[in-house]
Amino acid sequence: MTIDHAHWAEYLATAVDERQDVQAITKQVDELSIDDAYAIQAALLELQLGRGDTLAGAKLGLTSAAKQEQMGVAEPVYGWVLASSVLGTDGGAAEAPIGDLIHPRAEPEIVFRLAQDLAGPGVTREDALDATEAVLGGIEVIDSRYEAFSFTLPDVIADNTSAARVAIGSDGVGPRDVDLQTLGCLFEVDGAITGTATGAALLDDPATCLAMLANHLGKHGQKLEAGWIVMAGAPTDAKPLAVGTTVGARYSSLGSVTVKGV
Ligand code: 0L1
Ligand code: MG
Repeated sequence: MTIDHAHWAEYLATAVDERQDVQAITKQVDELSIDDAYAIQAALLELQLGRGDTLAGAKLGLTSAAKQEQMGVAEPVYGWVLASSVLGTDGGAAEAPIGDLIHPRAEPEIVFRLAQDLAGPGVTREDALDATEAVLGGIEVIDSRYEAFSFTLPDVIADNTSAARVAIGSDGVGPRDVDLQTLGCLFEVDGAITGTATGAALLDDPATCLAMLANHLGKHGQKLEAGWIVMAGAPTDAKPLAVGTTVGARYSSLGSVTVKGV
């Protein structure tokens, strides 16, 4: 069965626009390959850029063993960060209008800001650090477009890895001024701790995740660009974000970030 990438990209774009969850694509087609899923993701991005949005960066998801086990997969997923998805922050505090989203969840993110382009294949951890200007703490708001936040791996790839919003802290440090593996992260919902982790939760090292993303894009003739941000993936579980809920991520060397649902 041939998959109509443009059709499914429109399907997901409409779900975003109408803030309406939709049935997973894999419930409607016989088979959705990973390649088809990335082709739908690319068509979705093209639609969004065609409407005037721009790229602020890229992201990985499912980089922690916990999330991979939960999904029953052994590889991360890769997606895009639109400029329209970046929340303004004031001293690390951001607000996310919940009415613009379907059923948002929030999770902590270690974020790289690039000083140089990074183009695979062959990118190593050291190359990734050389290209990085700063490492920052962040919070990603994910919002699967699928009913009940339920999907298979190809579904979530097509849906740009559930990307929706991101808040980035201001206390960045140089990539070699912090031990990324022992970097601590504590995640809270309304002041109650829901998860703790270190950077090593992300495939042993967040910088390895950055290199993997550059190498993935290299296979498709694409690269990470200077000035972009890159999210390495969540080291702890995502938690629902509702109106009036405040989530916070406290990092051992990167300060704190909060997002309040409004
Ligand atoms: O950013 C992420 O880790 C999202 C990965 C996709 C799975 C999910 O929506 O939880
Ligand atoms: Mg994430």
